Amino acid sequence: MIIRQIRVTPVAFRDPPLLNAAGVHEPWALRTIVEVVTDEGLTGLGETYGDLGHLGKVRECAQALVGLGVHETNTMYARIGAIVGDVVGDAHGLTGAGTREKSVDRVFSPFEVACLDIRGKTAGVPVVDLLGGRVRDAVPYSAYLFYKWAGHPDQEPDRFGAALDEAGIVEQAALLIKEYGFRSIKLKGGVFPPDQEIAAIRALHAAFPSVPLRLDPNAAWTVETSIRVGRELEGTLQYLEDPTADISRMAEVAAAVPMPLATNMCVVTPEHFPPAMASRAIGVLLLDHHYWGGLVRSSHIAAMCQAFGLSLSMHSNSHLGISLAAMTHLAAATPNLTFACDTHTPWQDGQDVVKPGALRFIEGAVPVPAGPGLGVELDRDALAVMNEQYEKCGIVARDDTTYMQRFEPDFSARRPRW
Ligand code: GKR
Ligand code: MG
Repeated sequence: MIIRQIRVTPVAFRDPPLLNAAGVHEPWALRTIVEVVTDEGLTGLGETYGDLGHLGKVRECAQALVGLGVHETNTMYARIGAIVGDVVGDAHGLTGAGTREKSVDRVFSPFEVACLDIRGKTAGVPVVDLLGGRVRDAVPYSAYLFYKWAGHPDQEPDRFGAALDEAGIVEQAALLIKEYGFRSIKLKGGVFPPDQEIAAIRALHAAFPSVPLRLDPNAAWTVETSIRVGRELEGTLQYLEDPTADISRMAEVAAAVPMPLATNMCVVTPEHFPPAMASRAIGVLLLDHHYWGGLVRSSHIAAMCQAFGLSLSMHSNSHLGISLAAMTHLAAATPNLTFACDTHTPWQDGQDVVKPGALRFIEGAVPVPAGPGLGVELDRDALAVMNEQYEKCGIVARDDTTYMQRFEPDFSARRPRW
């Protein structure tokens, strides 16, 4: 099982105008699809970010992995580590600080996932079995609500409509729950003044009293604001995600609010664990195999969380079905991942590079795909269309802030904002 070829294809798919602390999603979201092909003719799939700097590193590293066996992930990691010299952060700044190790982990991840896909196909077992076997047959996801405009300013309104106040947010939750059956809700905050977002959480709590709720303002608040909001929302939130920036500030907030704090911003690479644990800054870590170095390394992080008494959820960015499959295999094999995971899947609204059928939502949960490996098959026609969209869309790196400033020239992504 020697790697003979690696194909790296950037793609773009339509994305609605979802608002966040950095600005607003552009009309196209970018991803990179990785296909690893072996001497025996097997192909494994991986999916990662599409920003140009990252894409360049993925392409460069792909060349360096040809000739290795699909089991040699330690050597792959070392080779990638030797190539990724600089810190390549996310382009919108909502997955925390970049470090060199995190950059290596980000580039390594799609290759590792693709190799696990091949190893599963060869052994005739799903990837979940290579990660220790399933502890759940289906992985619960949460309804990921966003404040949003009715449509991109130069386009027709999309089918989700506007959500710019609590009524719009409750309506959006009802739609996603009706279509997907979600049993947990996360609201992306950091968009409006905190009192408005408190009102939205209270409206959600009133409309869906038994559904666990989370709020994530992506570090848009000061310590004082975070403590005030946390206290006002006592009894309504399952956890409060990244109210403020940095481990030390999160620790101040954690000591003063009634609910656990969660993060995908202040603990995003192994070196963040010691200070975060020492200061009790977080109670929940959002795993994300895209920047925690693939599925096996993410399992190790999960074990570390178990040792330190941290709970687990899962983070997401705009993604396609290869990522959803990988997230589902990982979550199904992780005993202590007990919170419903995040996914942006509803916002991709049926667009995908994988053939339909293998991934579906039943009562808000995705059953582990049945086939060997990741259990999903690449749709080559869809890949070609999305690659053409990438070539034509004119976007090469996600930039929610500059896009927002086209319509609101005074917008600032400064954090803390409130
Ligand atoms: O898609 O706008 C978005 C989210 O805000 C995303 O970029 C964040 O990284 O979902 C993420 C989060 O939980 O912080
Ligand atoms: Mg978050």
